Amino acid sequence: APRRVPLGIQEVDNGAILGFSAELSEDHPGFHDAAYKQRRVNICNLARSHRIGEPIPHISYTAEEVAVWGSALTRLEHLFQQHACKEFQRSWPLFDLRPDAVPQLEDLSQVLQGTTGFRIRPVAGLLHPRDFLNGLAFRTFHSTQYMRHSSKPDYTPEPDVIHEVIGHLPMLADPSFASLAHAIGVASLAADEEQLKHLVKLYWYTVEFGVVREGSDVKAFGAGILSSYGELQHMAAGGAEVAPLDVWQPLPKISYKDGYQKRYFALESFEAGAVELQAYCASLQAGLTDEVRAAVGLAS
Ligand code: H2B
Ligand code: FE
Repeated sequence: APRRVPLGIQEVDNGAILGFSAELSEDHPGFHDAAYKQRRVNICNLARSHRIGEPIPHISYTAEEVAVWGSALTRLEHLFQQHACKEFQRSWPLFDLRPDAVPQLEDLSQVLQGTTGFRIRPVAGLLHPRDFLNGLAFRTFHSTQYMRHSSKPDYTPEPDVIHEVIGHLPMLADPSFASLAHAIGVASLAADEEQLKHLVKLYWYTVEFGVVREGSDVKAFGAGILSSYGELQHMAAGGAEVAPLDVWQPLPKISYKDGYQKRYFALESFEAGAVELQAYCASLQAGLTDEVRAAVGLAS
C-alpha cells in the first residue's frame, strides 16, 4: 500500500516504540532492578494514554531520580561554557533548569512554544525514526519522561528525560536550529525508504552528535554529546576524529550501542551548515503535494 503522509500531528503515530520503553533488554543497566522496571511501566503508560491538546502529565519524581538529574545537570553545566556552541549557550537560561527538581515537560513545552513554536509530546520510548522525524514537520518534539538508571548516571543507550531536556530543548529554542529541525521533518514526509535512511543519518550526525567550528575551536551542538558527561569529556579531550560533513555523501552506519563516538562530523559554521542541510532537505521537499505543503506551513 502507498505510504500515507500525515497532514497533522494527530496523524503521526506515537505507538511504534522500537525497544527500550518498558521492556528493558538484558544489557540495560536497570534490567535486574524490578522497582525501576515497574517505574518505567508506569511512566510509559502515562505517555501512551496522553492525547494531543491535553496537558502533559505531571510526574512526581522520586528523591533518587532527582539526585540523578541534579548530579547530571551540575556536572554538565560546568562543561558548557567551554564546550557547548554559542546557540546552545544563548538558549540555556530560558529554561531555568535547577538541580533540586526535575523539570516538568508541560512547563518546558510552554517555554518552547513561546520561542520557536515547537511543542513537546510525551512518548513511551525510542520512536520509529519516520514517526519521530514526521513530528518535527508539525513542530512537535517527542520526548521521553523517565529517568535513566542510577547505576549509570553518565551514559544512557536510549533517550531519557536528561537527554531530551538538557540535550535537545536548548537547541530547539534557537530560531535557526528550529527552522532546520522543521525542514528535516518536512523532508521526512517526502522521503522514500532509501532517502529516509540518509536523512536519519544526517539527523544522527548533526542533531544528535554534531559539532561545529567556532574560530579554531570545535564546539558541541549535538544532544547526545551535550547530555552525556562522558561523551562531552570524550569530545572535549579530542578523543574522536573530527571530519567535515558533506550532506550529499554517504554517511557511516549508526550504532546505538558502541559507547562513545569514534568520529564527529563538523559544520564549518552553524550558519553555513544550516544552509547545506536546508538545501538537502529542499531537494526532498520538491516531491510534496500542495496539500502537505500547506499542512506544514510551506508556500506552494
Ligand atoms: N525517539 C525518542 N523518544 N527520542 C529521540 O530523541 C529519538 C527517537 N530520536 N527516535 C530519533 C529516533 C533519532 O535518533 C533518529 C531520527 O532515528
Ligand atoms: Fe536525541
